[in-house]
Amino acid sequence: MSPGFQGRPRSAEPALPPGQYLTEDFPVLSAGPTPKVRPDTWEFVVTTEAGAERRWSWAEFTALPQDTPTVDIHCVTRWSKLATNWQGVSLDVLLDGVDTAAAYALVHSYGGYTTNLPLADLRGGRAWVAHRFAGRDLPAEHGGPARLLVPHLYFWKSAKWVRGIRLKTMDEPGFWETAGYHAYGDPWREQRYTGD
Ligand SMILES: Nc1nc2c(c(=O)[nH]1)N[C@H]1C(S)=C(S)[C@@H](COP(=O)(O)O)O[C@H]1N2
Ligand SMILES: [Mo]
Repeated sequence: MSPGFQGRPRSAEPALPPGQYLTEDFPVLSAGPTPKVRPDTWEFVVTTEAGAERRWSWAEFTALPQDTPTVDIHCVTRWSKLATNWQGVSLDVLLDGVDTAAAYALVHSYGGYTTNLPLADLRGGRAWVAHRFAGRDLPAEHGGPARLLVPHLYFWKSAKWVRGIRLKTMDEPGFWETAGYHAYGDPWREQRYTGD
């Protein structure tokens, strides 16, 4: 037998980051209770490092150009789910024309959750504020009416019940990052905890 010629061929293995397993269901992971967020009082706010604000009501937000990304998602608790279908507004649209020199973003949720990431990771067609999942309005337990979706980072970065993004000159850790999770969280480099 030639070296490396055991087991299943590489091409038949699912495209999973190291240490992840595949799940078909959609686990719910929330650090606290599900906040009741009504679309008629919902708003989404981008605040620059200079304090300038840009706001969207639910009607304004849902009238923006929509994307329908199909993406793989990876939770730090080791489940991954492949080819999930979403609908939402690209952060490229929401950040278009925002006057900023900030390098970081701190994402805020209804209920108080926060998470940080480089502003560059919200750009380039890689992040959305999503309000539909699998052809339906996003269920409250999964972050409805709207959540951040940043599938190239561990799923804790995809803040549920998102209410706004504050642009920052300096990186500020969010909820899980303060508790020891990695500041960046690339699943392909297995950046689970600080120091990984
Ligand atoms: N507001 C808020 N967003 C959150 C969380 C949370 O507790 N609160 N948990 C994060 C974590 S750790 C994960 S894995 C995903 C889980 O999303 P799901 O419950 O839709 O699977 O949401 C992320 N976003
Ligand atoms: Mo998670």
